[in-house]
Formats: sequence, C-alpha cells, structure tokens
Amino acid sequence: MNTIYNFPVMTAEEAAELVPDGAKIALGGFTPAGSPKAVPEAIALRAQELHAQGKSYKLDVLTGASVSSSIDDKLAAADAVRWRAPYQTSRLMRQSINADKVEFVDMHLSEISQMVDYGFLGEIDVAVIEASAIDNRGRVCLTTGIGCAPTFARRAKKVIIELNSYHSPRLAEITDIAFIKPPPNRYPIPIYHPLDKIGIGHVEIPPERIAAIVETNRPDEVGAFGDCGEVATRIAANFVQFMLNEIAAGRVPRNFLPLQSGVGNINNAVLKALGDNEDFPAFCMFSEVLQDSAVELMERERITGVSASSLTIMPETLQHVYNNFDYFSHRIVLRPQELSNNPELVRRLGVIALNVALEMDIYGNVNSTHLFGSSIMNGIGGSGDFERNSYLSVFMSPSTAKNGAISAIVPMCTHVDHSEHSVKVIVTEHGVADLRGLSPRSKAETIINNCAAPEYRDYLMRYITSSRGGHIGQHLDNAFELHLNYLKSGKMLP
Ligand code: 0RQ
Repeated sequence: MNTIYNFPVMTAEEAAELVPDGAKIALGGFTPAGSPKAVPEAIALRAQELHAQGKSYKLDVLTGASVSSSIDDKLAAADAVRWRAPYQTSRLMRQSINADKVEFVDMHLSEISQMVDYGFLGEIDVAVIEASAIDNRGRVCLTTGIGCAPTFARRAKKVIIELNSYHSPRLAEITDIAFIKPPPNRYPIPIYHPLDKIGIGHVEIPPERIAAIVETNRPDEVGAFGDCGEVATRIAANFVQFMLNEIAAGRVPRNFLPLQSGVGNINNAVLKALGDNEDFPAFCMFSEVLQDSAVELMERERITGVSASSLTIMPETLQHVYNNFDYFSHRIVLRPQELSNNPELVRRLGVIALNVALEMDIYGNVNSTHLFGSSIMNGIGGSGDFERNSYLSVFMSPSTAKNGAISAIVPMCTHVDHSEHSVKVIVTEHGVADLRGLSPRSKAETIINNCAAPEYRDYLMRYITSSRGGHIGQHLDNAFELHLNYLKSGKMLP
C-alpha cells in the first residue's frame, strides 16, 4: 500500500469501506467550499450496491453547514442517510426530509462544535475532511471552508483526509483555528476587530487516528449567481438609503460597522449597491461566507477586510485570489464557525446582520425555514446566530412569491425562526419598516404600509382593524386564511 508519511493512501472506494452501516460521519467544509467530495460520492455508490444486494446501509451525517448540493443529492438518492444535521441546500435531501425518510435536525451553526464537545450529539465514528497539505505529525492545512472540521477532526474516532491538490497550501496563512474552552473555564474571545487572529493556521490530528488519505484534484462546486434582477436591486437600493439615513442621524457610526450578509441574489445585490455608492463608507465584514462580490469590492478597497468561515467563490475567482495572494492574505481571515458566527463576538463587534426571509408577519416575526409551517427549505443556518445578537437585525424579502400568488407578509407566520423581539428592520422592494420602539399595532401598520405588496394591503389592514384587541391583535379563526386559500386555489387572495 502507498503511504504519505506512513499514512495509508487509498482510493475513495477503499476509504468508503472504512465507514460501516449505522456510523455517524462528520463532513468538513462550509457550503460547497472545502467540503469533501470523492469519499462521500463513493459512500453513496457503496450504499446503492449494498442495497441492491438486500443489505442495509444508512448513516447519520453531520456537517458544519451545507455541503456541495451534489453530495447531499447523491447521498439522498442512494437512500444512504438516516439522520442529517444541521443545514442543507439540496433538492433531493429536502425531498427526503419532507417525505419523512431522513430525520433532520435544524440547528444554529455556531452551536455545532460545542454540541459535539459537550457530547450532546453522541460519538463521531468517522470524520472526512478536505486538506491542502499534511505533514508527518498529522498537522493538516484545510482548504476553502473551515466550518467544524477542526472539531470533527479532534473528536472523531477515525479521520479520512481528502488531500486536494487543486488548492493552495497558502490558505493556511488566512486560516485562524482556535478552540473555546468549555464552561466554567470559558473566557472572553480576544477578537476586537474582524481581522484579529487568535489561533493557528492548521489542525492537529493525532497521527494514529488518520485512517486514510485519498488524493484528489477537484474545485469546489460553487455556482454562478444570475443577474440580481429588478426586485433584488430595488430591495438593495432601499436598504442602502436606509443605512445612509441611519449614518446621517448618528445612529450608526460614520465609518459603519461590520456587516454580515447571507448568501443569494438579494445579498449579492446589496453588496454591489453598497460597493457602488460612493456616499457609503468603505466597510468590513464579520460574516460566515465570503462570496464573489466581496472579492471584487476588496480589490476596489470598498470592503477593507472579511472574517468568514469559507471562501464560497467560483473557481475562477478563487484562482484570482490565489494568483494575488499577497494582496488578499491581509484582508481575509477564515475561522471555525464557532468563532465566525459567535454570538458573543456578534454582539460586541456591533455586527449589522442582513438575512433573507421566506415569510414575515405583520408583527415582525420571521420564517426563514418552513413553507406552510411544514416543509423545510434549507434550515436556519447561521441567520439566528447573527440576527439575535446583532446591532441591527435586518430581514429582506420580495413582497410576493410565485408571481404574486403568495404574499410574503401575512397575518401570522406559519413557523417562526426569528421573533418580533429581535427583528428590527424589514425591507422589501416597496420600502423599509423600521420596527425599533414600535408597539405591535404600530409595527403592523408600518409593515403593511411600507413593505406589503399593494394588492394585499387592504386585506392585512382589515385583519388588524377587525381583531379582538389585546396587546397583539389576532383572529385565531382566520390567522392562516391566506395560506389556506393558496393551498385550496393556488392564490392567497380569492
Ligand atoms: O420556490 O424554488 O419553486 O421557485 O421558495 O425562494 O426567493 O428563491 O429564496 O434563494 O432567496 O432563499 C430564506 C430560503 C431564501 C434562504 C431562503 C418559494 C420561492 C422559491 C425559494 P421555487 P427564493 P432564496 C447565510 C444565512 C436561511 C438560512 C440563512 C435561507 C423558493 O435565504 O435558506 O439565512 N435562509 N443563512 O417561490 C411559499 C413563501 C415563499 C415561497 C419564497 N412565502 N411561501 N413559497 N417561496 N417565499 C447562509 C448560511 O447559513 C450558510
């Protein structure tokens, strides 16, 4: 058998055989960035072969965040998953979860490492992590997504390493790995600026636990964003104007505050709009994902630096970063998600949190995860880590979905991820609802008048004026009338 520094080198298929039926596996990476690829694919194939022979084969799969959609797609298609946590973005995995074929646990991403450390999630049998380099003492440089890989590598009984020569080992220069001690010995985290580093650039794995090295050469599966679209551009313009007003009023410092931005077309449009508006100060980011638009804005010095858990950027953008590493290495820090999403840091650094909602109600509660109360979309991801603890928590959404047949603003959310107590600002293409200091009744009027689609405003206003009163006006008999209408007729308004 080939070896690298005495560690056995295997094919992905051979390594997959180290993962027995019923095992709990933990995959490194964060989003498609840095997620292992060859071994999970080989596991999916092996599951199909074993099932064809009438044998059982199902795993519990823990990750840091989402992984490449194709990985979750393949594992779901192979019916290889019994339990999955904490976040996913795959169409097939979502279908399996909603068909009750996979037990899914939707969790705050900042909590995964400590849940593993405290033993709340049981033992990890095998960790699979992607690395750009390894040495004879088991010191491993990770690639583009840090996520929970350091914790998984530390806690798993066996570790399989995908050694991916596609990536630059210089990534270690921007990687900052540190562990937080468990209570009662947990001290404040000494990060005072998003670019402060407090750890080391590699993960240390006891050599005897490295069960296999699988050599690969594969880019991350990060797809391109489409054109932002008119609605996202209008949402972004509304947000930028709101922030400029906040700065002018002295409620946000002139040099701005660190920004967290979720992933997707709307967030992309906001970053572009902030970057293009010369009235807006250059700013830094304390976020979980660094996406393509931030790279360009760093080069234009509109973004001064980014702390994140992953470089979720397209292969050509990543090559550009590698080719200009001396420039970017001073401007990017990649951390474990326990630090990138840490509530203590989010509160102390004064992060402005910018996330997207599926549905918002007139009293300011937000649903990011479950359609019609039941079907999961992706999961809460990191949105709760930031939103609950931020200086200003902002939720954005188009005012309608499905060509206007659905209003994103409803009397009562069918599922609540972010409550009215934490949500401060709502933005749609129609305007901004600033909810700070407003009573429930005033919140409802502001959200309806400023943010709801015009064709839904009368219905929503009637809902509050005809309610039975109390502190929060509700009708328990028709709070979900719009949803029921849609399920019956394909339209919320008759
Ligand atoms: O349906 O796919 O059939 O067209 O839901 O909607 O508008 O494309 O959603 O891609 O912007 O994601 C909240 C899911 C938004 C995401 C969510 C239908 C709509 C469409 C998807 P189709 P969009 P986006 C950073 C922080 C939680 C995690 C998070 C998310 C489909 O932002 O997962 O914030 N957030 N993480 O037509 C019924 C409604 C609907 C609706 C939309 N009200 N009712 N259907 N749709 N609104 C990332 C990490 O944590 C890593």
